[in-house]
Amino acid sequence: MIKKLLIANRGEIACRVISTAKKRGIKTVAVFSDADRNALHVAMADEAVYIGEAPAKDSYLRAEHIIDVAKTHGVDAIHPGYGFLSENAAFANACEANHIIFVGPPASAIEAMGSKSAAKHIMENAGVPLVPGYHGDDQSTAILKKAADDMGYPVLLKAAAGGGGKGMRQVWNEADFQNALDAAKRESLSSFGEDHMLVEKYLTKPRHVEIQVFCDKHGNGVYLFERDCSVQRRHQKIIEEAPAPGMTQAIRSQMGEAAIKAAKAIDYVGAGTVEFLLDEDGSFYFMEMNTRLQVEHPVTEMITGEDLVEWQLKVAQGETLPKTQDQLEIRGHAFEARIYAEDPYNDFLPVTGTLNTLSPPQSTELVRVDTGVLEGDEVSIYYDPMIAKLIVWGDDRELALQRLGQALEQYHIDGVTTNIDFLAYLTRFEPFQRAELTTTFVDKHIDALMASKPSYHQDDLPLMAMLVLLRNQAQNNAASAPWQSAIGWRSNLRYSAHIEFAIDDELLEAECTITDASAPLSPHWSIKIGEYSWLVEGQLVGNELHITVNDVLQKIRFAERKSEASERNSHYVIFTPRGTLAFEHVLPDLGDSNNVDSDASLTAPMNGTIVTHLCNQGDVVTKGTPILVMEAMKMEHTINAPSDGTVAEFYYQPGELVDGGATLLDFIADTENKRGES
Ligand code: MV4
Repeated sequence: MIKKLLIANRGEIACRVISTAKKRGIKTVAVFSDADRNALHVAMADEAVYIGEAPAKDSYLRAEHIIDVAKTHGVDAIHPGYGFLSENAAFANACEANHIIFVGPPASAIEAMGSKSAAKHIMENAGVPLVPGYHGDDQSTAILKKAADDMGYPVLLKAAAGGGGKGMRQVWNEADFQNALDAAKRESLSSFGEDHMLVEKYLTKPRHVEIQVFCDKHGNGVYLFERDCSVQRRHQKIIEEAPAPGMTQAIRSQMGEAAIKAAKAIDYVGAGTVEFLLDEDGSFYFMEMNTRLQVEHPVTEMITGEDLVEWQLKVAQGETLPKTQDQLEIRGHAFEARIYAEDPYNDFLPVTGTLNTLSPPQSTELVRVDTGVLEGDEVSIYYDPMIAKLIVWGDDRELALQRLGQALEQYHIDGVTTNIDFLAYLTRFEPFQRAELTTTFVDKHIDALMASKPSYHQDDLPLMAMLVLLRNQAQNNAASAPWQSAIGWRSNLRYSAHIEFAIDDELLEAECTITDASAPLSPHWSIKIGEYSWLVEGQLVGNELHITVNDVLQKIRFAERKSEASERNSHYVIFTPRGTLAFEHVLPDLGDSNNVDSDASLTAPMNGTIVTHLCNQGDVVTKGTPILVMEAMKMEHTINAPSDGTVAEFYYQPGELVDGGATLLDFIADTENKRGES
């Protein structure tokens, strides 16, 4: 029996595994890097061992060191979580060689699925359906191109070693083949160190439906039904659900049987996921098998009522599967939304920062929050920017979706930009409500989705004004200098104030007058902004604004953002039912202006490497012309001309490293020239 478990991971998955271990009375050993000394997974474990510096390669990926730690701490099993060492066959072997149970499949199964082309051969032989295509060893361009030409376009080029869409290119016609092949190979080489390619018929409207499988060491295998993970953006899943909408019993059991066949073909043991593309006509094709527990396993847990980590631990210590296929059934519907530190409205780029406010919705039987961070933690550059997973259950899809929207509304985070408001919008987005899911969902609807970028609503205005009034009052009371604040109190009108706010680039002015000062702790105000006016009364209660606007009571959580010491203006964020709204209280002008416009230079969106220049110094280009390609987080990003203009100078050469925020080139916009001339 497993008595002591080391969790070779961090964040929410480490916390998730520790919870189940505790439930079973298993002692837990966490490992941590410099960045995680105060992390939640460390606090939750019985013991915690320092394993190195923040970069994963110096800590969480130090396989031998982690095994040494396991040995010195008397551990009998290691759970690798997902990512890091979870699909590392050498690590699985090393565990076995040291008589430590690896809570995962045999190394041979990991290896078998490690290469896409090898995996396809195995599945083909086992009779698992594959997308028509070429997965041969002869990698000459002529052979690859002939395969594409014979198959007919569109085709999809895939890196054999690939995953996450890296090294993948669609080719729509013969003329584009060579460029696409070069790009796919380049990306594969940089991500995986090799550039073996597959060529497949490109399905234009497939869904990503995956089957959760489980096998024990006694030859038993079951499937725990499917998850639909079609809603993705650049192969980052956004929302997953189970069961897949519109799935018939017939397809479900065919797909389930095919998944078991796939697992048996590689003598699988433990939790695995077989990914399929499901085409419009109900045909489905094996894509790949993930030989680990996946991020989205909770939706399966919610609809089956099973604890998959518990199943993993039982299987790892040689027990038979807790249930047979007949004993498993689907109950209701579950969604998982991944909450990321990222800016959906800036190309979904990851962001870093401090979680100054972190307030999840109340956890219940129906609402589950899997997270590994606490208020005050950093989202650093070192690890995945996922903050939490929000999982909800409902009797049916509609109820579950409504509950997801509600829980997202109650999830309050400030300090880093998150995708929460974007996710909340998705729950209200009709094509999503109608479950029109395909892998192109986000791209197809990108314009409508980007238009959801939250701005303020007129109902937000009195909330903002009142918050500023009350915050100032509180500060002034504390400083015992009533009404002497930097706010724009009119010198001769004691009971009125003029407040300016900035939201994004818009400046708003509020005229606020006390209409009834008889209750001094809670005066009634008339607030006028432009053509709107409201009668308002409110108090600050902890981090909430309790406010009555025209007789309607609301409790609005707020946070005051830390701003630069040199800044005079205060920055606030309020969490309304409509979303998160940041604004600035602009203090009366002291005569200085630092509105210096940026020159049209272009900056690196994040740390990365310059791949290539796409034009020469001195080139005159039009708006949108691709100028250079940089690679960051193993993905290529093209930097385009922001306007018509001239590429005056490149500051970095191909191969050079650049920091996020660094200016990449000197770009002279045409308007500047004109200004110079006039
Ligand atoms: C495909 C496909 C269409 N046709 N293969 C993307 C990740 C990789 N593991 C497989 N992927 C795809 N393979 C053929 N022949 C479309 C995708 C695809 C996709 C698949 C699953 C989830 C999201 C996706 C987003 C874009 C493309």
